[in-house]
Amino acid sequence: MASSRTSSDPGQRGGALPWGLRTYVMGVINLTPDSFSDGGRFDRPAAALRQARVMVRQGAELLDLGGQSTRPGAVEVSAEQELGRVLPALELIRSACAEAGGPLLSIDTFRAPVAAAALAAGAHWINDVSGGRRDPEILSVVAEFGCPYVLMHSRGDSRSMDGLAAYADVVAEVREELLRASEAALAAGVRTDQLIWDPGLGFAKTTEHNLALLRGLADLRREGFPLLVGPSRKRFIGAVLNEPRPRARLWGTAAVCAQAITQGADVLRVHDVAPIAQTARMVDAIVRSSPPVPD
Ligand code: PMM
Repeated sequence: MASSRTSSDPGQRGGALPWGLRTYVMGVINLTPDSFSDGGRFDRPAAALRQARVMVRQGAELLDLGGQSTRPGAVEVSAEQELGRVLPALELIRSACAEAGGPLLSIDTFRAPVAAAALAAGAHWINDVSGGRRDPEILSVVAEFGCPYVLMHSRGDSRSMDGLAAYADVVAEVREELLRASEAALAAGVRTDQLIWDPGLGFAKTTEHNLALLRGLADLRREGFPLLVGPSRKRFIGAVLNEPRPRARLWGTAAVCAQAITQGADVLRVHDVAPIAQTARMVDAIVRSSPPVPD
């Protein structure tokens, strides 16, 4: 499978990526029947593997596998059900894409037992939309495995988050809450260099909060942690564009991704890998002078 990483890259040794050289694209593979934008399309391992191959060919360095929908109002499944969705797809993709340059595999979970089983089965990253709030044991699991950990800002859970979108200064409060969550992670034994921050676009935020956070991303980046952003097809883009169809929000997603790179984003979590990988390469060429452009 095509990838820009080589076997001597740190990515081959435990999932770390060299930050700052380029923007990485994380392709979303929802293994749930009820995701707001692609529910039910990849909930069988063979379909997930096909999608994984397509996304890697299109330029994804990372794939994010999720077995629990986090959209507002989503029903929570048990850890066993979540693992039943995640493990078969993870194992299939891991063995089929194991060659040098295969994608890094991230697991979108807030549950410690799911994270532990997935890491034992070869996952490289844990992506926790609760930043360690929902199941603090996940921090010890991440410390033990020493893997990269996406610590996302959110409040409440999928049922309560919309009612918790109240901030006097959203950028300052998200930064404070991420700092507090990072301190808890470090206290549990996680190393600073394992942490990747995510402002949690759409999680306990109104459209105006999401836009303010995007304007303030550089402030968050100044705290020193690599930044991941996940704007893909989200409601706030639909609100700005008056576009109710999630899959028709690609241009809005690309606009957000381009702006986020200029503000210091390091990883873009998206559904539409090919156009966003192109967007990222183009913006990288301008703002990072990367890769060197031949005449
Ligand atoms: N958004 C969703 C799920 N997981 N993880 C991170 N780190 N950041 C996000 O913004 C994020 C996430 C919800 O979107 P989806 O249902 O399309 O996956």
